[in-house]
Amino acid sequence: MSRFQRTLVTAALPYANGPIHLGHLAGVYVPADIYVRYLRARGQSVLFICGSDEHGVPITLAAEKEGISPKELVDRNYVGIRDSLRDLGISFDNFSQTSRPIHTQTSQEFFLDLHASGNLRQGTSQQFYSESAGRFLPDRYVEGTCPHCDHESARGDQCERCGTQIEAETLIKPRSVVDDSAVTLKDSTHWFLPMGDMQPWLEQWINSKTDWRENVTNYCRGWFRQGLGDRAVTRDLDWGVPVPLENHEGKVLYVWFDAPIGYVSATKEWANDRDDPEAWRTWWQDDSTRLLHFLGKDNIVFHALLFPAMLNAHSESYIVPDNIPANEFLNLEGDKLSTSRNYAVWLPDYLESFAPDSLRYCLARNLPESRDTNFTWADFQARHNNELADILGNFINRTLTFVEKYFDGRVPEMGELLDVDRQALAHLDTSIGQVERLMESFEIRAAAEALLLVTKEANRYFDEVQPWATRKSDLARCGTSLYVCCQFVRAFAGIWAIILPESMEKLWDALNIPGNLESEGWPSKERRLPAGHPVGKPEILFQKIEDETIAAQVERLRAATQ
Ligand code: B3M
Ligand code: ZN
Repeated sequence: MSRFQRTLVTAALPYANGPIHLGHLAGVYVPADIYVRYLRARGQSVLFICGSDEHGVPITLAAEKEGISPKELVDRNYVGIRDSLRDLGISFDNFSQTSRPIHTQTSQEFFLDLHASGNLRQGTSQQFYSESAGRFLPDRYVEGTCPHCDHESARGDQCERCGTQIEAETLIKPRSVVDDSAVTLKDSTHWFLPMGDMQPWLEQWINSKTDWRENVTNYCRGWFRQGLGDRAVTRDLDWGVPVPLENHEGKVLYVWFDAPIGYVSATKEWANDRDDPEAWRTWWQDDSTRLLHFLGKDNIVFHALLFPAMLNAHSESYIVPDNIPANEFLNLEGDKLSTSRNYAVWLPDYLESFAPDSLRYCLARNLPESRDTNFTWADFQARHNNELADILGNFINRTLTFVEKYFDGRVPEMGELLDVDRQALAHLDTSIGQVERLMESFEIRAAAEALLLVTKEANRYFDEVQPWATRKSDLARCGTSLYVCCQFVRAFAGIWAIILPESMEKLWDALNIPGNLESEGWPSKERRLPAGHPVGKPEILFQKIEDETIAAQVERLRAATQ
């Protein structure tokens, strides 16, 4: 038995500097949502927290480009991100913003707590400074050549090409991204988190994690080999959470210090909204809560090292993550996604032309869990047409049509089960168990594949027992076959719902099953459809996607990069 009574799931906070694209979805939001829906379906207590990351240089840069204030920019983008994720069926319990007062308070409290306990040190560091603009240029305000892979436009915090986290002053040929001018180094006073002191604790903690994905632990071990050093947690910027100390004008908390605290403040906000302001503590300060962070590989260091170090150093007893199922990257038609080149499929654009479930499924089958994967529009079309429509949609439709026409729209009597029926039902139970095991170990991609395989099996059964023939020769036999098929349909509504919530909700309604699909839909031996139960038929769940529609998307992508 696990010691956990509830699970807090976080999804990396998207930067509010632009819309969501397929890379974000495959790396973070789709796997997190499928996992959360799975837990809910199994009747577990779960809270799913996210919000937009609204501080830091990515935001001020985008605002400067548009000539508006950072707050105007983030408020506008927040709405777009929140609504598009909601329309894709990403079922957050709260989606907050890090520019809200509750987040400022929570982050400042965190900083002051670490400050009071001597877990922050003051020091001087050299920061890039622009003489032409008369200001400091932290993080992404500076670009240069990556010292690791020679990429010429590596950002001052991270190289987009090799994914390495960078200290700005190690960039070769640094320049300002504002006006391309050369930059100079100038002394500035900052606060540092002494990660070196925390390394022994972090190492023994990471070493105790035998069930984590290898990419995550390997990444951490790489950092340990290099040796962790002091990390500056303040910046010279005027947009962000102000450093809550005297004489710190012009200084804010580093965005990677405040952003993960956003998970805590979004939980507080959720608790306040429910008029139970202390409820957040159960989710953060009770060690019967299991904390999981879903994120892309470029965020591992912050969630596996920086944030746990902060949580552990806080004087109140915060829990630390039990697992960090981080993903690799998704490529697009064989190339790296690039927001600067507008080489991406943006979620709002996708939703204008297609149903949410098709993308959720296509990405689920292609999750970059252990290596980079590739999205192509041809694969998207094939998965929708040949798998969702021809296999899942077809099985549901042929079963329910048959029941409607020949059994008065009611689940037929079970009758005498032959081996073929018993084997089919046993196969269904085994497959459900297999999906459960895969989900528990975060193998969501394999779980999605297992769902398709059991659906193929259902069709194979239908073909083998030939109800269209037994209808004339042996009606009882025909009824038994359809009874079995109805059990598959019932089970599919529950298990497929974690990936295809919108379509399975329609099916669930048509099946007239009392109760809530989300929390009571997961199938079991006790949850079979009884003989005589009236079932309707949903509209066609998956209409085929035409070649022209796909060609237009491919063309749009090509045109965007011209
Ligand atoms: N905003 C980084 C990103 O989108 C980021 C995640 C914050 S999670 C606390 O890559
Ligand atoms: Zn690089």
